[in-house]
Amino acid sequence: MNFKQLVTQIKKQLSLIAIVWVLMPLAVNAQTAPIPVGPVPNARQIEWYHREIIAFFHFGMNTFANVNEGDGTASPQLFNPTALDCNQWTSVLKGAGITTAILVAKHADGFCNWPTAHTNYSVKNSPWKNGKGDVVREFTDACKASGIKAAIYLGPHDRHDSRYGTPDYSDYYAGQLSELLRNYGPIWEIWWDGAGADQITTSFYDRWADTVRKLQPNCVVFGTKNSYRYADSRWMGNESGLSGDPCWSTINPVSIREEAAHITQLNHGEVDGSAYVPAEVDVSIRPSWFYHQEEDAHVKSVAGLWDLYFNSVGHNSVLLLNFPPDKRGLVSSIDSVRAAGLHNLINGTFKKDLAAGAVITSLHPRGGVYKPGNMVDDNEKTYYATNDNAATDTITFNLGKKKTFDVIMLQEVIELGHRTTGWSVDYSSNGKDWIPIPEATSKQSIGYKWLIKFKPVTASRVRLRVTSGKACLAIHTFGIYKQPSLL
Ligand code: IPT
Repeated sequence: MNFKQLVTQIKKQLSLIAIVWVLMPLAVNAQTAPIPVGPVPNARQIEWYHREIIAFFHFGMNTFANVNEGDGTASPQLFNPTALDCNQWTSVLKGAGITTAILVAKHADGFCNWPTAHTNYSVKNSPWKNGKGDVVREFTDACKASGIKAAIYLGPHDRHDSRYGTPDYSDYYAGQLSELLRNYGPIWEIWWDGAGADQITTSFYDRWADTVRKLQPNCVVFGTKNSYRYADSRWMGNESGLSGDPCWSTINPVSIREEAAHITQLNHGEVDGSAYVPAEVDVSIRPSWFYHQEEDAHVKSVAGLWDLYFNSVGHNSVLLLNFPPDKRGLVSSIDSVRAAGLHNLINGTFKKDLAAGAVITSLHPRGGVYKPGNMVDDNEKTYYATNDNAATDTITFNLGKKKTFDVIMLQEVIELGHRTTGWSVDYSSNGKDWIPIPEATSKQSIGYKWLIKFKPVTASRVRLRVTSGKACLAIHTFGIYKQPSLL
């Protein structure tokens, strides 16, 4: 090697060192993402969580027979809505900010709301539109026109059809599923009610799930009892809208299958459950699932719906809220006003995170892009994480000035599994003396969303203490809010 070659060689080495010198800090800063822990959601479940509220429409023979559980003997002659207008239903949902809706196509009385080829017990033998009507068509068309995702309840239990429980019933139901999933565009969810359906064994569901997956691969499955293997979402154990505290998205499949013995597990989930099957909270805005005029005076109040929202969406679950159309085929204006009231409260409360702009300090930041500020940046994609060795943390939000709030929101990164298992929030006005918020003390699960409301407090600092966890934290949102007056 001559002198010139030596110089070139040294220059090369130097520039290599320079490159490493420049890139090194960047590499250190570009921290890797936390590794998922335990079961995690599939793509359908992630989409399902983001819906937050789904509407349920119980409308069928029971509406006209004025019962909730018809025995399957009511004459098709009874079915005759005078002013059915599914666009009115979807306008109610627009006013309520609800973007997904499930129609009962066939309840346990067996009457079919669409002109199915597989039974005569349907709208085609009713006087409505001279037997030419199709509620499923009108519903799915109205949903399409208003950008609402349409979904179907097809009751596994059937009190009318003599094939019920036999292998022929498997064909019957599969044929109906095919009609519904082939002919009405995208069907977002299929609802497999466990009520009365104990004779429907796992082999029925094996076949029907196959039909669903072939015809509508993205369709969410609400499953209970023997459909447990296919459940994307689970029943949460009551019809009163009360999801457990804690409420884990994880559960052991046996708890879904053997429902009667596991109501508590359905309600709370199981922290170390082997499957990811979050809770869908089915509840009616009225006492009954179907419309009865005498219940007009008992529609849930806006305050009642606000509580319901906190006990479902605010308990890491999705709210499935039933609006039963009346004999005209319209949703009552009482129900629609109440639902719009809930929407206004949700919008009014969450429009502004009072922790936005806070100076945030934490004990165990991961560094890199996982900044504490991500918890208050209103960005779907960013989140705060601790370093891999820290499953606990204390995160202090210095609000800069005194602020009054009465609602807290927490969100984890669900794609990374349930991580936090213990947390509390307290507040301070001097940064030394911390006052606990009793409603937000010794909490356990977070998941997609956890909400807490309490009497207003005024503070210049708020602190989130994660006291136990399965792995390093991955917190998407920390928010404090002031709800507007209920009046
Ligand atoms: C209950 C079923 O047992 C359960 O599997 C689920 O389908 C649920 O209904 C839906 O609300 S039965 C009901 C009378 C509590």
